[in-house]
Amino acid sequence: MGTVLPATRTGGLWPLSNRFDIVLDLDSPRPGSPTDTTETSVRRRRRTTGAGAAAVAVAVLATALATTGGTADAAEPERLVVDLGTDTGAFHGGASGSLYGVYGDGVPSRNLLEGMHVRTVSTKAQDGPQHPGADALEVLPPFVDSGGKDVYIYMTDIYRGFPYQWPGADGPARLADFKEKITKQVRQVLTMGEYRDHVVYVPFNEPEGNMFGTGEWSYNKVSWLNDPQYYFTAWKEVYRLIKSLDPGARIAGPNTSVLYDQVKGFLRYAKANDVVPDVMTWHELSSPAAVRTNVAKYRQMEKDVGVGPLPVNVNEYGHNYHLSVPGQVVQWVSAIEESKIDADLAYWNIDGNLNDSAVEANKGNGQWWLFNAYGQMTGHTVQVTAPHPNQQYTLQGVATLDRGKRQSRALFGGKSGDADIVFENVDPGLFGTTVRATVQEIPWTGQVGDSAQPLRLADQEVRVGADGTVTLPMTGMNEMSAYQVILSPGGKGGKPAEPSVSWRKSYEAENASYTGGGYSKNGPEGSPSQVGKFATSGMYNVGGLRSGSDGVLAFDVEVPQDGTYDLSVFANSYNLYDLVKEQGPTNVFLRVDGKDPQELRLPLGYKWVVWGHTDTSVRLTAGKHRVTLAAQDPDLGVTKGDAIIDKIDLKLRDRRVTAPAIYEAEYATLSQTAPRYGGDSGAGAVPLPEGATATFWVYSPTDGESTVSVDHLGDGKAGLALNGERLDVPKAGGAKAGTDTVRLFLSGGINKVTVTGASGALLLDRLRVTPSSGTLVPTVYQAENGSVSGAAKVTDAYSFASGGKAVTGVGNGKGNALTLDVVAERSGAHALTIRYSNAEQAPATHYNPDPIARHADLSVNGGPARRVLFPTTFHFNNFWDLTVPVTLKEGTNRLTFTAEELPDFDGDTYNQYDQRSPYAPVIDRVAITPLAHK
Ligand SMILES: [Ca+2]
Ligand SMILES: [Ca+2]
Ligand SMILES: [Ca+2]
Repeated sequence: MGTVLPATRTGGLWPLSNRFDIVLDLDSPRPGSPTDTTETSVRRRRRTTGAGAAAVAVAVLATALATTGGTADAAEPERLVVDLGTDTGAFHGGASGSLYGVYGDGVPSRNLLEGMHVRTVSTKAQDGPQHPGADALEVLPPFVDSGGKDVYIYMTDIYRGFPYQWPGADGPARLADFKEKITKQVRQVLTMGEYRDHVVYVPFNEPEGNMFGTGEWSYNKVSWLNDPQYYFTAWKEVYRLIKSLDPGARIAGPNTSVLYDQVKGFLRYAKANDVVPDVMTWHELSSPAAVRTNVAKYRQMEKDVGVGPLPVNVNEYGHNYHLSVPGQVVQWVSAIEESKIDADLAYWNIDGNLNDSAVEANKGNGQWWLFNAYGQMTGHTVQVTAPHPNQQYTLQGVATLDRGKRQSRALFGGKSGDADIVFENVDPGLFGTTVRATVQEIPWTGQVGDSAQPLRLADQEVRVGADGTVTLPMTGMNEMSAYQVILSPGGKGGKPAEPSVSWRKSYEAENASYTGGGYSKNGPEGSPSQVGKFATSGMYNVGGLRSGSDGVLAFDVEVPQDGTYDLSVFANSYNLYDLVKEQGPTNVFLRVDGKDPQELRLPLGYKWVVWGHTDTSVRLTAGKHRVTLAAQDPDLGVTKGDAIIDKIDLKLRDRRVTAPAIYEAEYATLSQTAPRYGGDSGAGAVPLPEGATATFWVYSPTDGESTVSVDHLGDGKAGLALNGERLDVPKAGGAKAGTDTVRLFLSGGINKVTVTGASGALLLDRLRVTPSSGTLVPTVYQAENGSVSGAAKVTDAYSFASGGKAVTGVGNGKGNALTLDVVAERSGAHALTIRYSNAEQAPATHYNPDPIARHADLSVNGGPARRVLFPTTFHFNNFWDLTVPVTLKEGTNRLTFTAEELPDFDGDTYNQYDQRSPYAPVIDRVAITPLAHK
């Protein structure tokens, strides 16, 4: 939201240079309907080898190229040149902003916020009726506590509808109403203590499209772009009003949907009347190229007018085709970082998921990991020359050099196939004559598909060429992936680590054969000319597997060796589609060569063509096999629902893949220390004197036990913390090199592990993490075996609830409660894992679906209740796990779940649009697990 509708956007307001063919997917394609299966549209070069195909051979050679920028032979690969000798300014990190990406404390989790390094978030005025959640003053504390810088309050979003439905008989009456509401908003901000320093007021949003446009809900049907007097006066009055109430206020504007030429007039007026915004804002839904061009254009306007330079926040960027796709978003990130501005990912879908970065409450997709890597860049950016500078849908990148850390990082992507990544002017004083290069891939995992940590493609020692260059030939790149190279001093480090990937291949559903009824080949989906549609592998997908169908989708695969293979089915069902509403997740049946049937439940999405993945494993012998997905199985049953399939990924699960994940300390986020190069593993190790920290973002596929090995080189001791809580385990380290092993309960998705120096200066080498079992054993309690009171009741309405039963009706007052008695073997910190479902949704006024995060007020042993938010699971029969830490006493502990609707900020009034739920989610079961054991 926060965007004029596409009809307006293409309706003549756009300058020609910004005109872009936007096709918004308002009418979701129905998989059952016949679709155009011809491929007459402009079809872009697709990757030729499947998703990074077999052996992503990233051969790394120390090649000293004779020239840079000479006439390249046509057969030579493209080159992305990172010039470490040309400093382009301090790393800014502004691209990781979000419009409406935070619902409230816990949705997404603080881990996701902090680990994504979200710098700015734009969100609705407290208690505004635009969308559920995302209330500015509820977002502010968890956001700032998670390292966020600024919360931009969309003051207009105190109104319903888009355009904003501000009441009043005429323009002046409407503005008077708005001023009243602004006054109330500022007074509320003033109660927020030091958090108020992190507030930026945005009094108008896309004023040309609504309040000061020409429509029904405009001030006087006069567009300010033609006659600015009404808007400019309103700006001046509102600006002065805010500053009179809060003299320290920062105010942002004009927040137009594009950088109009008329913005120059706005600046002139603002300067003349002493109402210049503290932050300049506009939207770039166009292209990364437009970001660079328009920031430059704006800087020239400033010079012409004689203001600034002001901080800039492009507080809406990207389209559905780009979002969630690391290879696309890295192109935007490169342009935004180069422009040294802040920018917020656009909000086209649901709120609270960091603009299609967050999965469930605490998992990240590929886009999340891209921002995790971006946010860990430090030092200064250096000049990157792309093979096609400032041209979208080509290889683009961003790079840094941290001289104190003696490390360079480059993030790049956007192209399939081969390219050379060339580092020039590699300073021998910093790096020596040999560098250690670690190359990682951050793949696309769908909008709602969880992603593990980046894949390690290569880890190599490379001689620096006589001319100071290091060339890394990348082969078999996937245009949907982003890639990272980390360069450190080499020559003295440990043995290079093996890649963490083995043989892998993707098979597009649109290339698979189909028998039976109901087939449709759907697409083209998102593409450069259809950026409003969702990204899809190969641009097409297949429908047909649904209730009543006899369809079989057959993939002919060929694998190199006998073994276990991980199989990911990229699929989607629209949660509100009639056939899907009946059961929730659509079930389909997998067989290999007609044998070994498995039932798979496919992921749900908030719209059609929103991809997740369902993962399983299969045993395959070397050679050819037929993998089938069917809507019927003679042994297992029939499909209920309706799903579309994008592709399957097949990956050999060998020693490389099952080895513990490696998190090198020298690549971690460091405070009060710097790496020391040379060591047992990777490029080096990190000394941790007292108080110094190394922070790792550690992945776990599920909520459960992992074995964390702390490899160190001695010289001190350090304490461990998990997700900000100090762990009750002995300190790691000692006088001599060694490994300390601790079992930790990790939350599914992202975990923050902090190692803090305690005594001496422990030389921390790395963490190794692998899922394990048997030490931290969960005790499971079915909710239906607890005691319920009032309207809370046990239900068997949800077939996918464990034990076939769950508890519903908790909430709408403390009298309707669920109570569970759980037993802890010892006192201390435990993980409470709640299996729940929630599909409450509020009526929406425009294209954003408005799912509601329900909450539970959880009390342990009668203590004060803690409010836990539960994001939508898209269907009440779709259950997810959510873990919260609790402190238990030895023996029996009583957990009480209640819920009641929270009033507005004033404590008296309530939301009038059913946007705050009085209910807890459906609770299936809980599990209690000790948090740590050493
Ligand atoms: Ca496909
Ligand atoms: Ca190391
Ligand atoms: Ca149950």
